Amino acid sequence: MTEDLELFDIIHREEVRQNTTLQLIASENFTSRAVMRATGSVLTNKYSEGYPGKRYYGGNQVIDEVEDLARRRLCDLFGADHANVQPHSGANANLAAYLAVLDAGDTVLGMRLDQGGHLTHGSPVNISGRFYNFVSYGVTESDERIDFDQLADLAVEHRPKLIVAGATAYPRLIDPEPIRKIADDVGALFMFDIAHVAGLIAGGMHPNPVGVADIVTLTTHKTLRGPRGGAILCRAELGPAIDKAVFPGLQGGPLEHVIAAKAVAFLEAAQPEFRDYAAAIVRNARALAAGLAAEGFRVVSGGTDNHLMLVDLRTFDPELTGKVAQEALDRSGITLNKNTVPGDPRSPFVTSGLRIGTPAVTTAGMGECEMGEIAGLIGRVLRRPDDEASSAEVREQVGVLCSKFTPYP
Ligand code: DSN
Repeated sequence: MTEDLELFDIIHREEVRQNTTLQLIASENFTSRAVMRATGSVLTNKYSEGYPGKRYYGGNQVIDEVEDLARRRLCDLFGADHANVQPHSGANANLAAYLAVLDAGDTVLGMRLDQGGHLTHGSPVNISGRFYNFVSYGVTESDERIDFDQLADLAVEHRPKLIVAGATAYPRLIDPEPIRKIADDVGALFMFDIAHVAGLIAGGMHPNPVGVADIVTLTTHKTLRGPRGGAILCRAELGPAIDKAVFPGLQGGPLEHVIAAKAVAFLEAAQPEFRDYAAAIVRNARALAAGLAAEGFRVVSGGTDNHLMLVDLRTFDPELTGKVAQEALDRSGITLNKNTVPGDPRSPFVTSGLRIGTPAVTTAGMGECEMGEIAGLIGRVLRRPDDEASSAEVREQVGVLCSKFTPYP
């Protein structure tokens, strides 16, 4: 067979990029080689529509063992009754959960996208916002934390069938208990999307919503450090509806090579060293946020309890947009994403903020000392975002730093 030099050269260049530049996108991580080995295995060859013991095609005896192992490990990790490991992504996990418990047009409460929520929490451009009647809650102006009074008032006013918690750009711990209480007061179901913080929960840093929420959805590739994909946990009685919603409701054949890699990641996350990793992520995020504040940036809500921080650029430089800052940092070897901040007057394509996360650099072995250095480099680039010489110097310093903390040597 012809060797595909063209494609493998491209992959090699991406490996070099990941090894030699700083990865600060809050939703990214570096998986273990074992996770990548499972993802690249012969399991990619097999069709297995259905579930273990109930497949549509033959030859699934071994595949069933893989999926059973993944489901068992995930249930054990979070103390859940039932797990579905087939969702191809977090978005699919959320849509399957909606399909399982909602009818089109039902009312749902979810967090505003521009204040930290997710597209699938009711954005009008997403299927969730088009098929269901989402009503949004947000953060308070004063402390930029979830406005639980507003959430309770909206629940009483709109009597939702489901309340969705969870965020993609929210730097504070979300306690599931008060949301459970609000849901109970109005007879709503409660779903918690832990995509971002799944690894922090598995590592004991944040409260576990399993057993508090009715349904918990997650991605496996963020702080949990597994392959790209999703999963759903729920109470036993919701299991059949969730399974039916994932397949045949939403997806066809599962990606069993990815499910195998999820199983590897769940085992890794159950090890004692993963608790140290989760603690280090948060320690590093706090150090980076403090370093950025010392550089003159305003950190939304005054800090962080998790793996990410939001930086409001407006007080640092009113003219500097998130878009320009992201591009200047990209040229300097620092990868992160522009993000709206609460009350942002700019569009999501421009924004006034940056979202910065520590899961990947923590996996690479960096600590608080390196976080201080990174804050200094970000400040240096953003003081003169158009200055090519300064970008080149920072790029060089980034290279030196990454040579000491290389994810895939
Ligand atoms: N794209 C993910 C994130 O970066 O948070 C959410 O889907």
